[in-house]
Amino acid sequence: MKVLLLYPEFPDTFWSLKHALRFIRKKSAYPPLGLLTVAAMLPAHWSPRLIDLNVAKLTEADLAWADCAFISAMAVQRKSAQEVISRCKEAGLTVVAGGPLFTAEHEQFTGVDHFVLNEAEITLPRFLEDFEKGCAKRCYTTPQFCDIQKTPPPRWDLLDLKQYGGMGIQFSRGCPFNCEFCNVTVLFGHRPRMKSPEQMTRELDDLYRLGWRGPVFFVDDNFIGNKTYLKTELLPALIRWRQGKKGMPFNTEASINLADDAPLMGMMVEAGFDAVFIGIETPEESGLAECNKSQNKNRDLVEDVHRIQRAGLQVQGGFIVGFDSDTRSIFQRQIDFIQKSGIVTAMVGPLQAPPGTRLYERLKKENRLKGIFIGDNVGGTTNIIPKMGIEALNEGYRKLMLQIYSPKLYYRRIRTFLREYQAPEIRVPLDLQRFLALFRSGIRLGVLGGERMQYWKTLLWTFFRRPGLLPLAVTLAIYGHHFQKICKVLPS
Ligand code: B12
Repeated sequence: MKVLLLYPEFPDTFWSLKHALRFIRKKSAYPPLGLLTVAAMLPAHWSPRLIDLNVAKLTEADLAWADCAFISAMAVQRKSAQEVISRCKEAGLTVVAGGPLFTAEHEQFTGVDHFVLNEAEITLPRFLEDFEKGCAKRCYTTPQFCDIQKTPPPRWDLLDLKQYGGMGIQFSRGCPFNCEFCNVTVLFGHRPRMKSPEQMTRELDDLYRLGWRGPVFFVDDNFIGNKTYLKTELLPALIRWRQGKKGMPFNTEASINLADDAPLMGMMVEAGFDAVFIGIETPEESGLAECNKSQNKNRDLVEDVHRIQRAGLQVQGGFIVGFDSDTRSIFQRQIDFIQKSGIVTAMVGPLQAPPGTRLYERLKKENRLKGIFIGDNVGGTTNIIPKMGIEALNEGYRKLMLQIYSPKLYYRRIRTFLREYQAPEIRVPLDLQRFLALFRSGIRLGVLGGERMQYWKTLLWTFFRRPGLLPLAVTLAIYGHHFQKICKVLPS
């Protein structure tokens, strides 16, 4: 059986990082880990070929080669996913779809022969058995969650590694918290399920052996969901693994209570983590109470962020505006918070209700859903009717984004962050493209760019105050260039 594993194209979004990746001549931020994992579960006599449409074209020759197509997607890839499905159908392929978009909204899609939803570890074997017998059903689902200690290592060998800015690797699934707007617990449950340290070091070894030295993103919903296991099992193994290795800095996602645990942060840094994404959401206690983000309540969030930065972890943050309790003052409150905390990469979005979440169900009952869930939470659109009124939300949101990504505020944030940050030792070896990116940024941002004054001011400041952080300052400047481009196309 010849199978195409297809990953639809991302539009130009905040997280596509397309305008930044050009500086290092990469085409996409991360590969599709779900499909690489599914590939590892296919029968040995099947021949899989991966085509990530973000780095390569799907040609007629590819379609003619294949017997069937396996498609994975997030909501943000919806348009490209539908196009890919239609092309495969026209070429006479059997189309199989799975992953977060289809698990949440499969009934929206035409042209798919078989939906294999939820975790493939459970549903794929059932589908494969029926398929080989010629009696496959239209839809496979399960309310259960799998044992990820049995998940096979992803098929990295199917990738052209050079095309990507980073690699993803997964340690755990699930999150102990219960935020109203988040669909992670619906998709992956409350109880964090962890891989063994041996599984993790085996996956890292595979990547290292293939020559990967760039960043590795632990794509966990909450990396610190089980702190005891981390401290006693995983992190000691990662610290040992790292000895004698070059590059491969790690980053991940965690909850804010990471700030309470200095030994844990210390171990993470020693293991090679240098950045962490945290859902801050809002500095307003009323908004946090409303969305049940209890872990963020009654804290000095700015001080928490600084503590994490001082431990050696860059903090990237997620923020939301448009909670029912938000008034028009929220936009300025968010700007002030983001500036004070020195969160350079601040993902701010209007509140959205992903299908399957408790928020979606509540707003459906209140008749406050409108349009489809686009899935790009920094695109300036929403599928909810906010209490403050959609015009006020849109206008406030747009102004907020234009402000925080204006060169003046953005570069000021870089300096605030670099002042706090205690950089860990691990460095990505400076390959030719990263070296050239320094020059490209000098010309694109320092000569041609509207931000040139701020660019040189910040580089000079870093050179004199934190010279070791100069490459990081340039990297953040390049990210800023991407974010400014995204802000320019926000709907007005
Ligand atoms: C890593 C990640 C990213 C990365 C890169 C992803 C990439 N290149 O593929 C980055 C940071 C770029 C990213 C960005 C975004 N992400 Co994201 N991301 C994740 C995260 C944390 C992990 C995904 C992953 O690799 N998992 C590991 C693999 C092994 O699991 P998996 O993909 O789910 O695959 C399993 C099953 O789903 C299934 N499966 C998957 N595909 C297929 C296909 C077939 C045929 C079959 C049979 C089975 C199958 O089998 C696999 C094994 O069980 C998830 C949360 C999560 N826990 O999954 C969110 C998640 C996928 N992201 C989400 C969102 C919303 C976004 C953003 C829109 C957020 C934003 N702020 O704008 C952006 C959009 C991307 C863009 N470019 O615009 C949502 C998607 C919701 C939805 N319904 O679509 C998720 C679920 C998080 C959430 N809380 O809602 N993301």
